[in-house]
Amino acid sequence: MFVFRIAPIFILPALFLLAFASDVKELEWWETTIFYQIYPRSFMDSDGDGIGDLKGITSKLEYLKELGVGATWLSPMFQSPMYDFGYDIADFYDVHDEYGTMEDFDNLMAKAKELDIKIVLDFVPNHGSNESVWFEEALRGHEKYYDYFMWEDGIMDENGTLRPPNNWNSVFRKSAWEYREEVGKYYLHQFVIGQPDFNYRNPEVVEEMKNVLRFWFEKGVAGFRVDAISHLFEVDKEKFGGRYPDEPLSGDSTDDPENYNYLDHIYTKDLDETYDMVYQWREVFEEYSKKDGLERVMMTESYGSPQVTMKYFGDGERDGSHMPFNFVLISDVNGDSSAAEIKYALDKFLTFKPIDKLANWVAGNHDNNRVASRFSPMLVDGVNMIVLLLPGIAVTYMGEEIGMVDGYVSWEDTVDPSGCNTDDPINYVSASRDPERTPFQWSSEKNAGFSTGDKTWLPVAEGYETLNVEVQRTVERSHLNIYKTLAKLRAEPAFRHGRYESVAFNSDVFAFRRWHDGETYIVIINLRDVTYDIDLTYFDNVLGDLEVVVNSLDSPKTVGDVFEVSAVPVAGYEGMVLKLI
Ligand SMILES: *[C@@H]1O[C@H](CO)[C@@H](O)[C@H](O)[C@H]1NC(C)=O
Ligand SMILES: *[C@@H]1O[C@H](CO)[C@@H](O)[C@H](O)[C@H]1NC(C)=O
Ligand SMILES: [Ca+2]
Ligand SMILES: [Ca+2]
Repeated sequence: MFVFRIAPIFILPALFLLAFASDVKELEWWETTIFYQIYPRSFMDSDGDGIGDLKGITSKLEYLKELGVGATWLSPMFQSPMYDFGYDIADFYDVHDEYGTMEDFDNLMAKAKELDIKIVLDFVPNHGSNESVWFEEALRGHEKYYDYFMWEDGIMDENGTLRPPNNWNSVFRKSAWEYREEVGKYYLHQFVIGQPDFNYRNPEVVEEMKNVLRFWFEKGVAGFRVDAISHLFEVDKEKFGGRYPDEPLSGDSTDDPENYNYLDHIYTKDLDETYDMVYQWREVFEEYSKKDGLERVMMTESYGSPQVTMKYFGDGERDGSHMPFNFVLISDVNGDSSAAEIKYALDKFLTFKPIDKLANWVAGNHDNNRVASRFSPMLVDGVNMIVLLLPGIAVTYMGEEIGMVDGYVSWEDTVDPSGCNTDDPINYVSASRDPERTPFQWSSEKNAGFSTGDKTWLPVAEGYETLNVEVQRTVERSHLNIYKTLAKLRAEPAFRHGRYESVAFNSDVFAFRRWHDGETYIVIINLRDVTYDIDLTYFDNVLGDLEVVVNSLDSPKTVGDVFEVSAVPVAGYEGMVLKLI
């Protein structure tokens, strides 16, 4: 009796007050976590063949826990002949031999569950493999599978030579069409020859690819990162008299007719039908989220204008991607950028995104040079401060937490088709993605502790003897330990729920403020080797003293140092998180 009478009076107002005082929305797991991208081939080799594998990943999952990471996105680990290192999938329902077995995958899932780390897989919907059963059946004239791909007749030129159907180029250079004698036609491959594009105007393809999602959802994966989404649909050729039309010349950046950028991709990229397909996939995600209560998350890869990127979120009526990747830190800025350019780039996504959606921050991946190489080894911590402390979701490519640098890969050792297709032993480096894919640096041991084998699939980057996890764990101050501190700090209400304001104090110093419920933090990053005294009273309500909470590796300050807001000394390349006290 007593309990029943007292409860409504005391507990309800207390709950009401609590809800009011914190004034924050309940956030889903994916809205607060850090996603850590693992490139399976380069993370950890368990059997000494020089190639990373699933058992290797399982053996290192605790490292992710140590970092403070709650989810990992694995680049493709499906059955593949590896012409594009796993992005050419021969069997979407199986694990690649070099990476292990389905049992290894199930063990990985079990270990991840035990550690409460969510597993996100790579979904590569645009194309399959020329060595898949589907493609082989197509070549044999099996109608069902023939219609899975995009076929077109060639053109006979005046000298009787058969030429590709039109001028479309592959993203990796040269014609996007490849002839197959078996059927007397060309097939489309927007990427390498080994990656025949699927025909998304065929409802059976649409259903098949939804089944791929369902298959892995049944195994408990928490979502998918969707690869190369902008290339999904090509124009409907029935609207052009039954033949795919030439694309117009772009008129910019290159005079090489075989270069992808030579053409304006109005018929092969960012077509309206693509967004519709993303919204359809989201329905499959929702089916599973409802089934067991684990919200499944979709991350979409599209390099483009913010206007285009935002379309992946949804159209107002239908939902799409949870996280259209925000690539500004990769495509818009680098070590030469001014503080104003950094601010301008960071503001972009925040300005264009729908008000009820979250931003996301990513500074590196398996397709782009490493942060230490693209910005500066001195800015590794500063960039991690941006990625982890701006409002929204953080994504870290493996190795960025210890400041790995691009490895040197000679022309002879180059395996990436994007590098090889340049046919240029001098200038291949800028096109090759091998440098950012060199083996993960665990320790000072042989092959950086990545493999016990005599040869690794890509050479280990120079300098691993001192730049590795083991060394950075044992010393007090290291990129690794700074990263861990930032990952913890990220959970503070000011970073999780707080507001954001940024400023370029001059051409070199970028700073931002995060604040919530009486707590205020200021993050300052000096992009150059010049010293400054910065007056932070520029920020509203920032008065009194600031305490150093985290500072970059070479910063001359000590955690706990206190400075007056009106004159904070900033050393060259210094990055620091300060708390108002
Ligand atoms: C056809 O051959 C002639 C003579 O060899 C050559 O000049 C011309 O460019 C060729 N045409 C094409 C379309 O390759
Ligand atoms: C598949 O394509 C690759 C080029 O990406 C080529 O080297 C290989 O021979 C092709 N395989 C078959 C069976 O056609
Ligand atoms: Ca291996
Ligand atoms: Ca396509």
